[in-house]
Amino acid sequence: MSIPELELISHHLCPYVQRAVITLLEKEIPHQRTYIDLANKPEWFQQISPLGQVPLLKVEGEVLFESAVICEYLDEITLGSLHPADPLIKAKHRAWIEFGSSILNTIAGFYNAPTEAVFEQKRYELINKFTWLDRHWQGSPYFAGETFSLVDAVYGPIFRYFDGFEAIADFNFFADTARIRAWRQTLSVRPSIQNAVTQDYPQLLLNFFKRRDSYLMRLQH
Ligand SMILES: N[C@@H](CCC(=O)N[C@@H](CS)C(=O)NCC(=O)O)C(=O)O
Repeated sequence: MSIPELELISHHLCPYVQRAVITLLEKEIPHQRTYIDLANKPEWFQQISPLGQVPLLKVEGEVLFESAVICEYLDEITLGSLHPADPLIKAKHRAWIEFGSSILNTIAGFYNAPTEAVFEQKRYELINKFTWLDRHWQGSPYFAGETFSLVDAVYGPIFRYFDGFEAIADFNFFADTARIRAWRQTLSVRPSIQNAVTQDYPQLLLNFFKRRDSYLMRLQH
């Protein structure tokens, strides 16, 4: 299969960008990465991004947006697949990928929560979502069993946030979800997941949290 020239328009902290990077690394796809400042979006970016969001994948003059679409495209232009072949199982994988996006929205609500009440509500929502996931667990060590799939590429960046939260305080998110704890550990040592961010990611994330007048930051000593 011949791979077209690819450029991923990225941001250093974006978990949706990380999904695409993990897919590129898993499938060993040559590409170029361009990082932009989302607080000061370049004019050229605004001209090509329908939602003003990263990631974008430039494919020889064409532009793809939406991380799930980008990951599936990257998967399809290379040999082997990070999606199951069975249509029903594949549909379920796509659903848990969507669920991952909803977890990311709750995570944003958690680190932006202005008051203890909102913070606790978001913490509870996150625990509840991971309990759902734990109950629908497919296999070990990865989501689908022995092989890494696009669902894993989505949850690696999700779990990375919790390393940042735990550097601030212990919130016991995974106390009752042992399978999710084990999955988190498995994903944390996967090279594609480790290499989907730059080495300064923990500091960049902390700086990002610090720019917020949030309850989370008031817990930091
Ligand atoms: N549904 C999109 C979400 C992408 C997204 O939310 N990107 C954020 C950064 S993590 C963004 O570009 N935000 C800039 C903005 O909304 O102005 C996807 O899956 O690609």
